[in-house]
Amino acid sequence: MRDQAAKVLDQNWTGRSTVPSRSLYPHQWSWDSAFIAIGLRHVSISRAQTELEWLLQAQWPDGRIPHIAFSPSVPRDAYFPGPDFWRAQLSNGTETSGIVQPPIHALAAWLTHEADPAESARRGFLQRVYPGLVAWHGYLRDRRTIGAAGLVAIVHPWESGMDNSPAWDSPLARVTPAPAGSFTRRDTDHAAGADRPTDLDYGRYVQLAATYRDNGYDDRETPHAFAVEDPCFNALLICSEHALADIAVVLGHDPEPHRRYAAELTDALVSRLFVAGMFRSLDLLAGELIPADTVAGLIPLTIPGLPVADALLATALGPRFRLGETRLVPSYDLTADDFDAGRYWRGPSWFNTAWLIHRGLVQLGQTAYADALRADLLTLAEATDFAEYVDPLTGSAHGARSFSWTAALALDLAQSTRPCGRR
Ligand code: 2M8
Repeated sequence: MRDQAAKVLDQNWTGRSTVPSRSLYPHQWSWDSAFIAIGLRHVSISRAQTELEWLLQAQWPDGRIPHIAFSPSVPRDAYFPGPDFWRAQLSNGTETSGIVQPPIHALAAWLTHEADPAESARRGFLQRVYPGLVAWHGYLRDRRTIGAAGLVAIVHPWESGMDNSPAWDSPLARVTPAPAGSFTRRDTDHAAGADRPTDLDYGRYVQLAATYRDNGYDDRETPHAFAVEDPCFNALLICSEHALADIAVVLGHDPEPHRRYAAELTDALVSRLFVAGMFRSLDLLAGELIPADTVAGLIPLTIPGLPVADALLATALGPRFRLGETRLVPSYDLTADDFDAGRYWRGPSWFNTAWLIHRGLVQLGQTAYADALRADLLTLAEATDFAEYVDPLTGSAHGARSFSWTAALALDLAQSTRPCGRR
């Protein structure tokens, strides 16, 4: 399995970064690259470092790390929305999108360092990436703290990484979709239409992105029709702030500001988004929590020292997610009327969320559950030819095959029984 996983990463390597999938996603994606680096560190430390450093080449002057860095060698219309839609070019020539994805990069940088601290020091890796990572979190803190409590907000469903989540149905209902004939989808050329978002939702995604673009991607000027505090996004920011504190210690900087921000965000997350044993998303425009239970609400299990971890674990084990009884962890409440085992983020299980929850279980000392999840992930990764995602009830493969983060995270869990480093 390790050889096959490494082969997938080799095939998807472009020389400086790794595409999520040669067919469906032929550019560099932000949080994919972080997960990929976590696996690549077991294949080649220098490739893992390059993966993250190449992504930082696409960082904007305001600190944001865009969700896609476009590859100039790929036809401009291979993916929609492509560079001609986003119209965002950096002074170094890199063309990017203008929205972001969950900030797991500092954690990935720390884990990459930890895999070989001597080699990391020799190449000055942490020194090189720390300023960009600090600027990235600075962008989120300064420009995306839209609500009152200090949590950061996403302004597009794609920013959650869980694009088609049922949690976005009610906030998206406010958005008038871009007219059907005004754009051409490319995703359905490569994936089953029944598995992908509907045309109506796609029209809404396009409209939100176009409005942001037409306002110069300015977070103060854009009249955001979608603004949500998402538990997964904020949880990963907290984990990454802890990682920045660790990095700061190695570099001889003061770790306290990172620890303080992580603690403030954790308090805000619990007091604002935690209700009845589960984290939910807050729709800032409606001023209310969204009553859809999705896997995003379980990701705070990865936060070191989360005060409500026991109650959250009970929810993961309960009827809505049935941890240990289903394949990996379903992306949506199994008991919901609109649960769909095949459609994007509306029920199926994904390898990256399983990896994050596995990490949380290890930190909590829940060894039996962690070991079972790890074994399931390894089995499914191999059996499905490293599928993008799987049916949580049958384990059957969906989406792209030879998917990079599936291969990378399987490699990571195969590699060590002490998963994921210290934190
Ligand atoms: C999916 O998102 C893209 C848009 O960014 C899409 O649906 O076209 C999501 O699964 C996201 O989490 C992932 O980063 C991306 C590339 O793998 O694909």
